Amino acid sequence: MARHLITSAIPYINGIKHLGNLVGSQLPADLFARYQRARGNEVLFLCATDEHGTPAELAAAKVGKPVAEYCAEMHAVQAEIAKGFGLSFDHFGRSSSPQNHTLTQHFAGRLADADLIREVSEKQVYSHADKRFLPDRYIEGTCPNCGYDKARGDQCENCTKQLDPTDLIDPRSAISGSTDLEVRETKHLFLRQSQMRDRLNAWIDSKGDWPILTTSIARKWLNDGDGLRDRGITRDLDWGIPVRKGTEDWPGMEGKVFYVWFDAPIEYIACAKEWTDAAGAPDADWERWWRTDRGAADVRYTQFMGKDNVPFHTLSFPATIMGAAEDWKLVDYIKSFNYLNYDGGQFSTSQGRGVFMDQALSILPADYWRWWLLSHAPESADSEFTWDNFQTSVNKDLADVLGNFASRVTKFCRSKFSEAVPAGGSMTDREATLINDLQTRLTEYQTQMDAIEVRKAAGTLRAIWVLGNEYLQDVAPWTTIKTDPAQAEMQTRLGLNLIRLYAILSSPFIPNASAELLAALDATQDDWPDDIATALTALPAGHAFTVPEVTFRKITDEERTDWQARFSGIRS
Ligand code: B3M
Ligand code: ZN
Repeated sequence: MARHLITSAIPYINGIKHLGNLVGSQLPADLFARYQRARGNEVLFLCATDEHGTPAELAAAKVGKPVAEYCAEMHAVQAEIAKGFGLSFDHFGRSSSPQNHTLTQHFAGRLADADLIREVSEKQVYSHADKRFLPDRYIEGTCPNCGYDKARGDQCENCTKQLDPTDLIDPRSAISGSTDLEVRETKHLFLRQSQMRDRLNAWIDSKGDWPILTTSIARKWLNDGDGLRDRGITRDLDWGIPVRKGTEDWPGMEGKVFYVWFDAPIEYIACAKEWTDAAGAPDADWERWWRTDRGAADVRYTQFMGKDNVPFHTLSFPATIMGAAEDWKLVDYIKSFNYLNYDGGQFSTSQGRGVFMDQALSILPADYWRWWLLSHAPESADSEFTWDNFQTSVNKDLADVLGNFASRVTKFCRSKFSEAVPAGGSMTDREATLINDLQTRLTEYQTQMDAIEVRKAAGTLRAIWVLGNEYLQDVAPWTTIKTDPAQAEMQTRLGLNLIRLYAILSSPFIPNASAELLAALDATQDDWPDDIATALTALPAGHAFTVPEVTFRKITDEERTDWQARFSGIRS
């Protein structure tokens, strides 16, 4: 039995994620986790909310809540929506957990001991009105280059010139609008990533099997020179993990916290400890997933993320892990995704453009979305959600092909025989051909799922459903029954067994529909098939079943137009 550690990029706490976020990390991670479990492997699937940083503080301030309270509430909201989408995390943690505090401080201490951290004095803008240092992008003013009056301290959106906050004319706080600003000297810790260039290069070189999207981004930053420059890992904020050297104070760092991108990936590890702590289990139980000296050497670790997160996972986080020199597990495979666009533009959280996870679930069950998103995952290029395409795929693949097959076979059996698997007849060459074709497709499907080729696997699964439909159309038990009732029984028996097979093979994509089908068939044996011929005899003659409720319904033209209009604007 193989062991798979699987993590999804951890979503920011401020706000509900849109479908583009979902398909770029959590959903494909869930697909892979469900598949590996179905294959009988041991899986630990972790995700969490990413709770630190200025955006979390500002979002809390906007709703007038203490940031800790805001994060606790939003964590519960995100956990509930994740459940609604069938995301089967073994634990959905929080980067603000005490476990992550301890572990992040531990890593900082190890890196300091290895001389991989240096202290840097910097000049930073302090706002008296806001009583805080302002991150560059929270300072606004007039661009010295083009005169645009809403340029940010890091960049002018109008002319794209990269700026320093001190370049701005008439600078003001983007939070309060105050111009009562002062440049102050402050000290920060920098991770000496540049020291790790050779090790990181060799490590990336050894990953010949990674998706090109992942390695091309990693190499770009590695070789660009700028990508591996030493990075500040501390901030002057209230909310975050206090800067400590392991369990000791860090002189000069009082009142400062770690930068959100330093502690967020460490949460992948801390989350595993949250998981065992919650169960009252010993540390050995999570360490066997994360420590190569304590049982994790045979674990295969796969990470899922959108392409914008790749540099942090191929450079910064590995630098942290390698620098700590403690037998922590490094990632084995990074699956990254391009962007999903929305109806002629981009999904945008800040602008509220697109369909958000809660809205999606309010109009259709999770499996409809899961199927469309996964079968259109933006793997080799960006892809686009349109309501037309969504309606077409759902109606064709789910309603016409899979749903219709299940309902036709079960209803035919009920009306012509009974609600039990019929006993008569014996297989012919036509059934042998079907079994042969299914066996070939199954191998293909498994190869693609093992390789996390999401779109291809969805295509093969659809082809497997189509084989059943073609068979049914060909042998037409509703005609056979007139001349050879025993053969019609055999064809129907095979059809019922095909539904069971489809439910099992489809469960990583559409877990709820699969469970409904298995329940209707009263199929208690749901092991992943090995030999198709054997799998198609699992429901024996006489086995009682019920006709499933409509598994997938069609999306009407009216609904499509209605939704398109409803989700064309900006979410308030
Ligand atoms: N929260 C960014 C994102 O949600 C960030 C990922 C952290 S992964 C450690 O896209
Ligand atoms: Zn400008």
